[in-house]
This record gives sequence, C-alpha cells and structure tokens, in this order.
Amino acid sequence: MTTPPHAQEELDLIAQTVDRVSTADAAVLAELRTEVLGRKAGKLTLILRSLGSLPPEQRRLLGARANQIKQALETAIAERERVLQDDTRRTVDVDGTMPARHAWRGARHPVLAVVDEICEIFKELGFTRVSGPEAETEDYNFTKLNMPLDHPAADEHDTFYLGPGALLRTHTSPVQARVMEQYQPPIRIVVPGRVYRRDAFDPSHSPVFEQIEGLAVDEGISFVDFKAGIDYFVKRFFSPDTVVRFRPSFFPFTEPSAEVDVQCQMCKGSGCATCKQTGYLEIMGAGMVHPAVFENCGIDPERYTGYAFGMGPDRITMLRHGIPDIRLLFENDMRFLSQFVS
Ligand code: 2NM
Repeated sequence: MTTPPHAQEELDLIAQTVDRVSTADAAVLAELRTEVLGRKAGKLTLILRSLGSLPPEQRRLLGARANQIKQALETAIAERERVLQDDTRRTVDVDGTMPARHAWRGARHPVLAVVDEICEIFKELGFTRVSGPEAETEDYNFTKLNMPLDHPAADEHDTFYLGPGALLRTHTSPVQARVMEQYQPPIRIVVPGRVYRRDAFDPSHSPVFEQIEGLAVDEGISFVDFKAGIDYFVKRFFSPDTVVRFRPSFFPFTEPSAEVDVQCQMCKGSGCATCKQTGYLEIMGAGMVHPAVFENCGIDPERYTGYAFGMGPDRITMLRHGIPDIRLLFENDMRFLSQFVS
C-alpha cells in the first residue's frame, strides 16, 4: 500500500495525466481511465483507499488533493469523450469552397403519369379508381369472364401458373368480376394495374406490363353511351379534334366488341412508320359486356347492360413520347428517367 511521502509524489504524477487527456484517442483514454481510476488497481483508487490508515492531519491534506485530482480527471475525460464522439460524426477535411452536389429531384414514372391522367379523365365521367390482387384464380381470371379454360389465352403457354387453379392475372378484368359480385349497379370503375403474360422481352413485348380496364354497368346503358364515353376520353386525352374510329372485333367478355383507333398523332392520318401507313393507331379494345359475364358475377342481364374497355398505358406512353423500346420503361436507367423530371 502506498504511504507518504510516496503518496505525495505519486499524486503529483497523477495530476500530470490530466494534461494527457485532452489529446488522447479513444483507446488511450480507456487505458488512462483504468490506470488511474480503475476500481481494482487504479493508482488514484489505491491512494484514496489507503487514506484510512494515515494520521488525521495527513489524511485531510492528501485526501483533499486526491479528490481534487480525481474530480479534475473525471471532468477532463468526460469532455474528451464528448469531443471524440463529435469528431466521428463530422466529416474531416471538408472543403467549404466546393460547389454543393445538386439535390436529386423525384418524378412520377412516365407510365404512372399516363395512368393517373387516364383515371382523372374517367373520374370526370363518374368512374372510381379501384385495384385488386395480381395473384388470381382461374375462375376469376378466365371462367367468370366467359373464357372457358380451353380458350387459347388460358394455355400454360401464355399464362404464368402459380399452382393448380392459381395464376398471375393476365388482365385486370378479375377485379371487375370481383366488384360486380360485391356491389350492385350502378357501377363505374377504372382498374389500373400490372398484368402478366408469358411473352419474351422484345421492343414491344414484356412479360409484365400495365393495363387499365374500365367498366360501366347500369340500367339502360346503350351502345351510344359506350361510344360517347370512349369518344369523350379520347378527345380529353389526346385533343378535341382527334378522329376516333371503332372497328368490329371479338372478345369473349363483350358482345358486340370493337377495337378503338385514333388518327395517327405523328402523321395526322397521312401514313407513316409509327402507324404502319394506316393513318390510325389502335389504343384500346372495348365492347358491351356479354350477358354471360353478368350472369357469372351475380348481375341480372335482363335488367342491366354496360360497356367495358381495356388499354395498355405502356404503349400509350411510348406513342406519346416516341419511346422505341418497352424495355426502357422497366430498366430504371436514370439517363432515361431523368428526362421526365419536370
Ligand atoms: C378489353 C376489351 C374489351 C373488359 C371486359 C370486362 C368485364 F370484366 F367487365 F367483363 N372488363 N374489361 C374488356 C372488354 C377488356 O381489353 C382489351
């Protein structure tokens, strides 16, 4: 045990360690603390412990000095710890004269911008935007929509099956089927979402792409309402003078069915590469909902009629911006996407 006059000298030495604290790194600081203040063998700890065996006069003098040093050391260590912590948070060697890096600006993906715009236009006609599951059953994706399972579209060759009777939806129509089952007319909905088909990637195909389908069901909806609804949309989306053409077509879920064309935006109908010299661009399929679909979804086809339509926002986005390859819409290449930041 340390006894005077040794204790006096040692206290002087310990007092000097206070000066070392202000330049210590974290490791040295830990060492210093153990060496001086350690609970078992710290130099100062031992001195303080030995005070009891000293005569009262010496105990008072040494004790006061030892406690003073202890206090000073603890304060210095705490202060140094605070500085070291701050330093690790701060970047060293900052050149304050460097120009700041520009802040990234986000934007909607061009396809989402088109989807939102289409939904807004149909909102003006009273349509509500709804969504539903991407994993579906054969029943909702095909059977209820008047597509028997031997229909070519239901082939494993064209559809991603997840298991027996389960698949990735090939269109958003199963959502319409679910809405018809759950709500009574009047129904007016637009259904945007991702759909899946077993296609290889090429400039105009992708195994996953965006679709918007729409459905209007009420008493007394006629072919005139159908044509007027589509015409309103086309003229709002493109321009008021856009020429619209309805061509007879076939879909299992509509009868009659039509393909809707608009006059080519590139050449104004005179024929160009974009419209393959036809003067028109196909933008959607549509028709009057087949009575069998109503029947399958619990809606009385004697009382209600309606129209439905489907379109591909990816393709419409490509036409709008002159994008030559659908893959550009999926690659998230900032050189491409940054062109759509407004
Ligand atoms: C299209 C073309 C024609 C359609 C039909 C339905 C439903 F579920 F109501 F029967 N939804 N969407 C439809 C009709 C979709 O896409 C080219």
